[in-house]
Amino acid sequence: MLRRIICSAPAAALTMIFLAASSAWAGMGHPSPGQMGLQGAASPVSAEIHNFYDFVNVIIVAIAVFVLLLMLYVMYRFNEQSNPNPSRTAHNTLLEVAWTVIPILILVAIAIPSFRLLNFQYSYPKADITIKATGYTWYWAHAYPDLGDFSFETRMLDDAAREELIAENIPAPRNLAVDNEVVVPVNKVVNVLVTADPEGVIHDWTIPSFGSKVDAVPGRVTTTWFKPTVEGIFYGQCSELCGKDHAFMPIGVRVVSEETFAAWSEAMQAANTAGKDARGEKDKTKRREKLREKKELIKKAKQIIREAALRQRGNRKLAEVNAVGMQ
Ligand SMILES: [Cu+2]
Repeated sequence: MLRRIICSAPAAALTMIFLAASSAWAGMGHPSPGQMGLQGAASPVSAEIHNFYDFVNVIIVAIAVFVLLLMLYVMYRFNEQSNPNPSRTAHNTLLEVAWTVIPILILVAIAIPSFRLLNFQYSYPKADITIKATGYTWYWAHAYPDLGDFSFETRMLDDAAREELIAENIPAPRNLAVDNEVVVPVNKVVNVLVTADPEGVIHDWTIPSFGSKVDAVPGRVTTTWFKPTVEGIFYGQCSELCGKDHAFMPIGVRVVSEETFAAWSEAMQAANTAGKDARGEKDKTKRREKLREKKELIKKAKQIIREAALRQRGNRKLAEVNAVGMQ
């Protein structure tokens, strides 16, 4: 019996390692049913987080297996029957030095890559694009300060709106799909300035697949960055308990090709300009015309993203296979 337990320990360890490594098969940009481990990596920081996670998991499993085997051995070898006359030894200098020094070395081995990763997360490479995210009670607003400061609100879609998208063959997961996605170009460094409504509460802007997570604090600006390496939609949820609708303020980041991004941002900027013109316009007819123009441009921008979403649906599986291969 005892032998069988001892033999099954390595099998249990292998299972644990397999479960830890299964993060590689997890969905990218969203949680998947039955998922173990982290969401798929789609940025350099996230890929490093995965490496670190796997490395620490191996150490954890090795220590757990070692302690388990040691305990089983002690129970078997030094029980009353097999060892009727116990030794009276109370100290062993070599052993005591070893069990102090070895854990220190293990902690140092974990600390070095940990600090390296932390440093990488806060390295802030030169940004190609800056986005400002503001947390409100209970939705997000996103602005593009470098591109004429156009902005929009991001709110969770209700079931009826989701059904419409699903009917068009566009995936819209429950509690994650949003009306206005943040759009960014692939393989560009995106800097996100994060803050919250000065009269509101603390939120947290997070996209797990990018390894981006930072508090949105009223009256302060915090920053995170990511460089998306895969096209597609990446979801996150407010990660600071902020109140009644905390669970219903998701974020959706759509990563598209550079051309799609240029077309989308051009339409959004033109819509912004038309909106500003309308505000300054005294003539009612002209104002109405400007507002109609703005509406048309926003519709055009939405259509660009809708088409990109349909294209990405087909690419999705391929992208996930490639990303797993990259790890
Ligand atoms: Cu929140």
